[in-house]
Amino acid sequence: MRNHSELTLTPLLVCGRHRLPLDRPLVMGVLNVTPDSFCDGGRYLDRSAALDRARQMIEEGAAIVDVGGESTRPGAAATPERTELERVVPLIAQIAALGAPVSADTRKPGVMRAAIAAGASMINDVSALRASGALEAIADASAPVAICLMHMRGEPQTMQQSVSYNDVAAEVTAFLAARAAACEAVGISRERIVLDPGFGFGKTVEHNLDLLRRLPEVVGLGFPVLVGLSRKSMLGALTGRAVGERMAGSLAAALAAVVRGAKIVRAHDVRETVDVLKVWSAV
Ligand code: HH2
Repeated sequence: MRNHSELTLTPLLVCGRHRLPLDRPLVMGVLNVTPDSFCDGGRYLDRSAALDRARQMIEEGAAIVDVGGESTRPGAAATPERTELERVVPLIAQIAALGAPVSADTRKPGVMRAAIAAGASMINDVSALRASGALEAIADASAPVAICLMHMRGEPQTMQQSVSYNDVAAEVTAFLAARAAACEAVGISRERIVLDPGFGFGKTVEHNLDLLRRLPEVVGLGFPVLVGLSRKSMLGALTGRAVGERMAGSLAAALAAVVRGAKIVRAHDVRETVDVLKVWSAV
């Protein structure tokens, strides 16, 4: 039997009860409810401030709101599961009740299960479901949640210490292909899978640039590709700007990625990113 996306010709991402069209690039809005995230840490710890920001991002055109309760910036310490659950689960339920697709940015199977039960439509895992029990948390889910599989070398605490690759783009592409195959092997269908090369996760500026140039190799695996470049330190290295002054660099990086086939852009500056992609899509 042919699936819906083949019948309509518009490629779709199955995202829980949502179907996201992928004929033009989408924006995933970042919402971190942490004290220590590198860009918005501490700003949305208050639940009502977080919910207001989610509402605003949806109004500005975010297709997905990505809620994170643990910083994965280089050097970040791990967050206990109970703390992460308290930060994200009630908020996910409130955002899902607005009718928008919500993603949970987590590496922990227990948080994945609780987030899905609270209404998350997507799980965004920077460790690509490598934690014990993570594949099962998605495969056993009662709803067909989408899963973003990201490449990361090492762990956040140490990932920027002595990174080396023979061929970063080839190694990242092979890793992502293997993780997608592991998902399909436990019954997670292709229409639910998103791949992300993981900019800044165990990579130098040169690695990131090489990966971005060769993004079509990841795109060539046939899954929608998500990129997270927003406000990251490579933009600081290229422009000399502090985190708060990297919006222009972030927009240029988003465009460089969609030109090479990225379908979802993870961004802090939703309104501006949506505008840039609207203009690019119209052309
Ligand atoms: N980057 C961050 C967090 N999650 N998920 C995906 N799929 N891709 C990314 O590039 C990515 C991600 C880091 O950014 P942020 O959430 O703003 O910061 P922190 O990890 O400090 O909370």
